[in-house]
Amino acid sequence: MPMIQSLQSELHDNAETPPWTAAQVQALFEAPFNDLLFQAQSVHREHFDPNQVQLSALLSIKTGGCPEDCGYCPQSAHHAADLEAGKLMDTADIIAAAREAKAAGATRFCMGAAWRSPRDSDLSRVMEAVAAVKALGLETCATLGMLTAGQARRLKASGLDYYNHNLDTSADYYREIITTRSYQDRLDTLEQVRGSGMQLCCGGIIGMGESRVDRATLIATLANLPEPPQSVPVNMLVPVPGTPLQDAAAVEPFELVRTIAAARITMPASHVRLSAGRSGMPDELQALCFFAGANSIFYGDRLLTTGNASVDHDRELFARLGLRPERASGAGSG
Ligand code: SAM
Ligand code: DTB
Ligand code: SF4
Repeated sequence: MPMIQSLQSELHDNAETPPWTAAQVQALFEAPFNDLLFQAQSVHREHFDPNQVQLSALLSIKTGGCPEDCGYCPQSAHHAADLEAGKLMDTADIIAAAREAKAAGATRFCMGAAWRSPRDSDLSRVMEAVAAVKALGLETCATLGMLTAGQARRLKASGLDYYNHNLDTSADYYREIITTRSYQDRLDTLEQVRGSGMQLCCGGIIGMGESRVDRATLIATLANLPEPPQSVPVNMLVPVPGTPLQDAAAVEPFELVRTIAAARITMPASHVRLSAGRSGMPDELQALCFFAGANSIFYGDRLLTTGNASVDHDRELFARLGLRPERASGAGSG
């Protein structure tokens, strides 16, 4: 068999079947770019409409002053980013932002809080906001830090569809980035979320100085969870002045495309989100990411504390590429 064909069938042979070894995922990263993209696009078309992209809006409902020391994060109280810390937003203001996001075309609304873990009194207020956002007909998502089993159950009961909790990188590289919690802490919360019946949004960041092996290991870890996360955000580091990673070397753009493709092949039925970092990204690179299997974005002019690609720009990009926003799944109206 000619070499290219045999590589393709090799890729096909191990497609879509966990457990994935880190070496298998690394082999995907190392495949010729065209073979990898062809494989990713083929898998994508088996599971999704290739021209539909899901739109999630983000809102920071409690900003800054976080006790954790995540090296990438401007919201950590350990770092010197130029950021004003705030209190938990009023429910009415959260609802107003959710209405705006819905009017702009988002189908999911993700509320982020700079906590290590929520206090029960704060959780009650978040639950009130979740119920109100869901009543607008939006899918609901929150990212509030570590949860106990009871907290996850309460959130689920309030109408929370998704919980975002990222593994961020490989277990080995994690300790270079965060010292105030362990990888196992992260995995424990993922288990509480699964146990509650909520859907999981879990991914990572590239561009923190990690190696390709770390990236491949992260993807394998995500794909090998008892259930792959329903949403997999792939963030490109937004280097924020004042954080330890402010001067991290940028990752080669094709490496982002390869990471998306590896996520698509190993988690074929998950939404893979081209997440933070789009504001500085050329349209051609975003188009390649969509071809590689990304089918979700953060939509709205802001992420949590930094800017995002603008809504106007995204509308134009979708029109140029013939992409359509995915309609709400119904999870938000049930
Ligand atoms: N405190 C909660 C936690 O850590 O799970 C929720 C909020 S935290 C800001 C959510 C995620 O945002 C992090 O896990 C990380 O993946 C991402 N993030 C934070 N700062 C980032 C940055 N500068 N660039 C890219 N992603 C970032
Ligand atoms: C995720 O994976 N990325 C989002 C969301 N989940 C909460 C956060 C990106 C944050 C980028 C930096 C900032 O705006 O603070
Ligand atoms: Fe806190 Fe989350 Fe930022 Fe870490 S990523 S410092 S836990 S807000």
